[in-house]
Amino acid sequence: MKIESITLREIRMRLKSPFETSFGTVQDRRIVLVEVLADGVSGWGEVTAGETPAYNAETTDTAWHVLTDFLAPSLVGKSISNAWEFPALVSQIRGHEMAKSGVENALWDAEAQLKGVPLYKHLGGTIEEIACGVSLGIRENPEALVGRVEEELRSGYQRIKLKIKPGKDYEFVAAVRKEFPQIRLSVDANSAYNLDDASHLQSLDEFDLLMMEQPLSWDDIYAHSKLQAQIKTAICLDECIHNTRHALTAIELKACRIINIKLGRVSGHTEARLMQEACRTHGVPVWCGGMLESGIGRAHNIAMSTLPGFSLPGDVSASQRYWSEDIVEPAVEVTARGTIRVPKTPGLGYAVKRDFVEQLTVRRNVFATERGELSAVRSR
Ligand code: OSB
Ligand code: MG
Repeated sequence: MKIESITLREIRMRLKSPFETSFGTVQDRRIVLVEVLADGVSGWGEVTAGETPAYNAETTDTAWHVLTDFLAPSLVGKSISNAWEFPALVSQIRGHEMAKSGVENALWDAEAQLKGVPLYKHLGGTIEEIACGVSLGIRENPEALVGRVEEELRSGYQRIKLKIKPGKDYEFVAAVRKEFPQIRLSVDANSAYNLDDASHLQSLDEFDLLMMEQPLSWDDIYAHSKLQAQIKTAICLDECIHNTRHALTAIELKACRIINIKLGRVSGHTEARLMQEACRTHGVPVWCGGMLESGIGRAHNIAMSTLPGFSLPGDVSASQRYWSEDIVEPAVEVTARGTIRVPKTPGLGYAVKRDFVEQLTVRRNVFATERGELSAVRSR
């Protein structure tokens, strides 16, 4: 595949309602989309960085910087025999996994289209209908949260994840568990606690949670191993795990019993495939995390979720939970039994609504080779 051009766009999209986590609240998303033209086809990727460096170190703007000043100029004009060779091409750039993932995943989409196969097949996926859960933001009070849970269960979702933080944890989980004694329920703290909170976190053991996601520091696998030894609930790591080495370290230290894989956090499909394979070998279930993606990131998440290691429902849910209008068609839909049927058409399986993307675009950079010279066209 020859990388003929790379187009970066920043789009603005407003979530239907604000989403609150332990690190802050977001409603207005600033999303970077990457379009790679390779051998005549357009592949699309989404950068899943947040607006602020609160979940991890990357932001919309750091990704824009790294893509504009380093990744895109070094890649345009290059040829690559397989998408899985992409990480080697960018290995000189440390970190910035979400920025890299935007380009890598676009190449996977392009490659699948060139081969005429759906992306999930091209990745080696085997699951044709993926199980879906939802992630519910922090609410004002337990009653409001119970109401939300009820709605999501009515839509068919197979697992409910509650965001928690100190002061908005025990009572909220207790209220939901009391109302719904049988459901698959988990919590996600996004690093809001520390080891001194171990006995408090232990109190959540009584709710028979499927898992407790990333209770401690975003970069501390070791501390999680100390906590896992003190609680019955399975810890699931999210923020801590950026690559397969991290996953293997966490497994060896018994820092978690489940791992959440997010494409952006692990730098793209190549590393995600390796990680789920390594976890499967060690008997550690994985599931697909979400980053409030537009339809493009969502389509990539769906394709990844078909790999055999993904044995738990992911945070991959319907477009309409987030957006009044998504940028892909058809929009991502969830069946009454809480599943998404994986599309069978070549590439992502969802068409990008170009006109709508143009309307939402607030800045753009186009990198293309012209007579052997790299040109960058910037607008707005
Ligand atoms: O920790 O999984 C997380 C959203 C933004 C940042 C971090 C997380 C989340 C979610 C939302 O939980 C999942 C989604 O619905 O996309
Ligand atoms: Mg999480």
